[in-house]
Amino acid sequence: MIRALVLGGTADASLLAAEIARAGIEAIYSYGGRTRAPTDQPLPTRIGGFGGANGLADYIRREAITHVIDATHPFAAEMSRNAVAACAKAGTPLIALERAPWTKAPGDNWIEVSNVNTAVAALPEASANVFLAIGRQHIAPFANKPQHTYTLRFVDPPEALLPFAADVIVSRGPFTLDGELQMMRTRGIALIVARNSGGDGARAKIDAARMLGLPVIMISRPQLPERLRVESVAEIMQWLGHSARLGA
Ligand code: 3Y8
Ligand code: NAP
Repeated sequence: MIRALVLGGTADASLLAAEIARAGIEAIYSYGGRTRAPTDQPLPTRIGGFGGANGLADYIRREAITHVIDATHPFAAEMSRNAVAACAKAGTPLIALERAPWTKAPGDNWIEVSNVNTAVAALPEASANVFLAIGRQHIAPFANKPQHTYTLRFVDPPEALLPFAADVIVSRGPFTLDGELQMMRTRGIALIVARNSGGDGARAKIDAARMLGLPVIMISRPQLPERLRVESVAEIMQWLGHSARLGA
């Protein structure tokens, strides 16, 4: 009998939840609690951390979880690392649903960097109009280059003072090409900072940058530990279906 835990928080995780609900597989969907009103899911949902890898291992045992699916965002590195450690400790099967990174297309002008600090270093010294499309949690280092005009995009309105002067767009995506083109033209954006999230929900800004001939400082993904990894919901359902047959 399957009782799956879906570590969610992305568009792909929502698609997976719908398939799992449709198949009638028992599962719990998990959000980290980063946003005020996360999208409703067709599965019983929990919100908030587990208390590290040990907390997650305890949760798995307590809730008699039989399968863990890490469908978190490629930059949710701590959650993914904890899932590997907790599943090893609890002896529970783990699979990751992880979309492929975006790859440069002809006409893309990317400055590839490894983290937020090297992204700040890659900014020009001369003041520019910069769109920081990396959310809320990791913007503090940009205070080191206050000469730029920054546009930020958050899911929820800012609760605290920003670490530097900036204009904040409040929008949870997914975003459209027309919307991104219009925003960048209206605001005179000259440069974009983005994470290589992959997927379709945030790729419009990358396509808009190419069309407008704008450079993108592209932050590459954090290293994650080895674990079984697939890129499609169908492969996850196959993995569950296979186990379901065995466990039936
Ligand atoms: C809480 C769940 C859907 C899912 C929407 C995807 C698409 C839009 C791209 C830009 C980049 C960014 C950010 C982004 C994307 C989708 C998808 C995706 C980037 C929600 C969601 C949660 C979060 C958390 C939030 C982070 C923030 C990151 C905004 C829900 C909407 C910038 C990542 O205020 C905060 O603390 C926000 C935190 C982690 C990164 C950051 O460090 O600020 N996502 N995003 C999840 C949870 O609590 O477990 O609220 O419904 C999900 C989505 N975010 O419904 O179609 O890729 O699946 N999310 C980045 O790429 O850098 C936006 O603006 O162009
Ligand atoms: P993170 O830095 O990897 O995780 C930090 C801690 O937050 C984890 O150790 C865990 O706390 C808790 N946590 C994270 N995701 C959780 C989940 N789905 N369910 C329960 N607890 C969770 O995480 P993050 O990068 O802030 O991402 C948080 C959430 O936003 C995830 O659901 C992710 O899929 C989603 N998201 C993130 C990004 C991004 O750019 N990072 C983009 C889109 C969506 P404990 O240690 O206490 O267990």
